[in-house]
Amino acid sequence: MSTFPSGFLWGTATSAYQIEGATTADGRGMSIWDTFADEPGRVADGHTGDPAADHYHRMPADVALMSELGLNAYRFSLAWPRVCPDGVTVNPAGLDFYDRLVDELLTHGITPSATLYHWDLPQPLEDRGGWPERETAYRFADYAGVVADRLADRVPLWTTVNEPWCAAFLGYASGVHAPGRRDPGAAVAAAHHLLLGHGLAVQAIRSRAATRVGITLNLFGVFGDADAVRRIDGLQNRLFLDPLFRGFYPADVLDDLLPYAIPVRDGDVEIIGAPMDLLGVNFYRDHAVSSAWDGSPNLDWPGSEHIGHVRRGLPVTDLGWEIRAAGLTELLVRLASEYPTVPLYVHENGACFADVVMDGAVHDHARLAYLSDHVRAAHTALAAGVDLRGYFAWSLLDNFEWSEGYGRRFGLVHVDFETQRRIVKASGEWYSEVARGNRVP
Ligand code: IFM
Repeated sequence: MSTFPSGFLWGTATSAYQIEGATTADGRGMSIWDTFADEPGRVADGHTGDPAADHYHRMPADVALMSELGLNAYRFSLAWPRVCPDGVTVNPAGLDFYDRLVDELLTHGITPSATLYHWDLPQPLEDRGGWPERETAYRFADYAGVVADRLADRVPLWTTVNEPWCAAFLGYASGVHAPGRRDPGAAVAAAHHLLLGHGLAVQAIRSRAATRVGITLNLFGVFGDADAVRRIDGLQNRLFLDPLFRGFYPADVLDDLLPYAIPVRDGDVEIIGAPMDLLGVNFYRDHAVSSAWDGSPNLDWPGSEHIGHVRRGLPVTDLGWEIRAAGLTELLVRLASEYPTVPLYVHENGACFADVVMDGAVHDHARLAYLSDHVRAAHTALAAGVDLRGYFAWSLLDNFEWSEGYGRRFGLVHVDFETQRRIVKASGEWYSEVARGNRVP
């Protein structure tokens, strides 16, 4: 029996575009994901993020469900185009939704953890160049200030940007995510401006409230031949960790990125590297890489020519992602030993498997086993001395899995997207027991 420290947060994580739906309600503006998903061929099943799980209209019931499950925390994101439809001008009705959500959570004794950017850039800002433009970082900080003015008195935990690697490289290099651009130089600039936006948003939030703020990165263990490991670890992990925690971009990564240069200006690394209160870690899998690299940068999908092998004998999820829970322990231990100590939170961890509803129940044993192994792996990291403060399963609800559409399910709660009926899966019941007992049975 593994018991967790008292006060440990047990939550689920979601993101606005993936669950809210209601994309035209109450003055919400267009995001890059509305535009992208509307284009034929961008999303596997041809759907958009509306209605998703219709959470915008069902929020009180969804919060009540979290409470019934005994969860004591919830990580959600705000839709920037709901709060500022043109990216700049405040829409009070949009902000009101998150105000109500926060109050609803607090009423149920659930700690809110707010993420400001989970990939839904207002379309008007993309029309002005998007994240490759420096200006977007400043508009993001303004938006952070608007949200903090309204919510920072009640939200104790803040994430500026979720998974900047995806926003930059999937959005602007491989183009498999919105805005669907295929321009490696733009992706490198976007990565820097997402980090700059993070740093400026930290300042904006801190100037308004004494609250805890950080960033959430998708990080990977990387295995294979030494140079491939160095390069892929550089592009996926150190490109973000080093400026955030060491105050510089790693020299070998700058070399690997050539001919594309990071558009750093004087003072940027100080803004990006200012101390944070927490780091959110999103972990799903490791990367197995090979050394068949010819030395030329391939930013179409950074390192794609090296990635994709599943190590022999390892099981995979329905997305083909290998499953090895020890990877989570190793990652957390690495972060705690190689980077300055800030409290860590597992901000996302979960598994995609097809579900079958049988007699009103979903027996998702593969997902349950994945979660059980990873929660134990998180405990092993704690036992090794890692300052881990919480675990957020991805995700509360089945949702819009970006370019995969609705067919790929990660939820602890099954959603019938036609009727919007919710069914707590076996994994959700199991997680509820863990959260209530603060231990893994
Ligand atoms: O659904 C996504 C989420 O939006 C970001 N992290 C990975 C999840 C699963 O792909």
